[in-house]
Amino acid sequence: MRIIRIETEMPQLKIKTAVYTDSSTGVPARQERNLPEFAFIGRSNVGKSSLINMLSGNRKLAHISSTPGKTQTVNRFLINESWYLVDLPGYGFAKVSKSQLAKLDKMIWDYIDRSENMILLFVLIDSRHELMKTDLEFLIRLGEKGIPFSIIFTKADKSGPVALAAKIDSIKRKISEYWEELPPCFVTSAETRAGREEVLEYIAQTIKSTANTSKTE
Ligand SMILES: Nc1nc2c(ncn2[C@@H]2O[C@H](COP(=O)(O)OP(=O)(O)OP(=O)(O)O)[C@@H](O)[C@H]2O)c(=O)[nH]1
Ligand SMILES: [Mg+2]
Repeated sequence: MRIIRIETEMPQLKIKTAVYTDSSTGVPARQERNLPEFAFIGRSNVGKSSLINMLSGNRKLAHISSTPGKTQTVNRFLINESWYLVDLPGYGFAKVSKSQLAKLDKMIWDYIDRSENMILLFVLIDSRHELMKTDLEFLIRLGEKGIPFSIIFTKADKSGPVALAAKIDSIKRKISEYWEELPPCFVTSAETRAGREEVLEYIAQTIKSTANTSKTE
């Protein structure tokens, strides 16, 4: 009998190094090497910075706070010396001045519109709430600009499995009213590390397919 060894198509992504590199107020300064960037956006306090820490396996990498509005710049973290996780400020935080809100909004869209190295944008949505107006407006604006995105439902540990499934279902239905096809969706918890493998595997796959595409160009 011949034993056939099946190679796994999706290599598990091991995080060997995770290092803070820089902060900017829009598009990071030009780099010598154009490394792929994976950016995280969502309402203030949704858990962007916590998720970056959870994915990187370093609780102290990005600064987090229970008070919304903690991240105020575009912060990049170099992973395995070959790709970046990018932490963006949150949108929809009502307790800052109009001018500060406009400044953060400009920073977010400057990065999204102009970063040549962003190959994937994750939009984070709190799994406990219905889709908020600001989330929907943000998603619609991405759609209008033709910017592809994936969705991550955060704070999954805060609900029981039935309530969690019902809420996620309801949010997906709402999104389906506007999009013919749902984007890839993930459910995560920075507390229990749920969803870590799935998101990292998706990132690994994207890096692989982007590398293959640029080889054939
Ligand atoms: N239970 C639980 N708490 C979480 C989770 N993710 C984040 N939090 C908490 O939510 C709060 C906000 O987390 P951050 O990671 O700072 O949120 P953010 O989206 O980066 O916020 P801004 O930078 O202000 O836009 C903190 O108190 C975190 O501890 C999670 O998965 N589970
Ligand atoms: Mg933050």
